[in-house]
Amino acid sequence: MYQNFLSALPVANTNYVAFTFFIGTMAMMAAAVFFFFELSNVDQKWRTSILVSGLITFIAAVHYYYMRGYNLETGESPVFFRYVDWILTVPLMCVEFYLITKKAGAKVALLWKLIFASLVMLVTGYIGEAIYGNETQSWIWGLISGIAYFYIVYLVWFGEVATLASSAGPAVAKAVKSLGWFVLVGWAIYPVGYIAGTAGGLFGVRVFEGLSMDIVYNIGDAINKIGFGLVIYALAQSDKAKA
Ligand SMILES: *C/C=C(C)/C=C/C=C(C)/C=C/C1=C(C)CCCC1(C)C
Repeated sequence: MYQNFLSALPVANTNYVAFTFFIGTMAMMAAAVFFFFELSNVDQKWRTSILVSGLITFIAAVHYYYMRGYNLETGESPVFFRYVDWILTVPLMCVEFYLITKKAGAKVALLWKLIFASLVMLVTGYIGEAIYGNETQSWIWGLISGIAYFYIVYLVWFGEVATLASSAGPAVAKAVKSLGWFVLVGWAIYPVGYIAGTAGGLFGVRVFEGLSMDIVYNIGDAINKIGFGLVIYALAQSDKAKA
């Protein structure tokens, strides 16, 4: 009876990976609808930021839909779609940092620094997974990716983003602190997935071996894409209340 109920579900009943893609699609869709509808409910100056939050979750929803299908049909990890999604959404997260610190004087050069670092992080991660995923040397690509990642962490916590945020008033400073935690802790979920899913492991030592790379990435995306957007939404709301 229970077994029959499970097999009637629109996902293969033991394919937990595809199931998390399904949940991910729904969560990203719901978040995108929420951000788009709330556009009319925030002050003019925050609209672009909320719009970008909506775009990030919308782009992810479409990719999650495709990734679920790909995973169900092939039984494999949708590495290519995953990285297409990230190459679009991570730079948009960099745009968020730029937009909220712009009034404190953020320059476009800062935006390019963040975007460049994120592209280095993602392109080397892709090479490590798609080309060297079954070879021990995948750790080298993970390391280069990790260096670019720490550069972003540095910019947000101690570099230009942090300096600008502290002169942008308490609401922006608080939001950048929260976003900083997402980058430091939330984004650190991804290397765990990479270490679990590639042969190189952590500097060649295999750890996290039982974990499914895709489930780890899907948890990371849900936390980071939706959470990031909600921090910016909270910023827009708190700033409105004071006006
Ligand atoms: C919405 C998608 C997000 C926020 C994706 C973030 C991805 C990362 C921070 C990935 C980082 C990686 C490393 C730091 C080393 C190993 C390779 C990656 C690409 C998984």
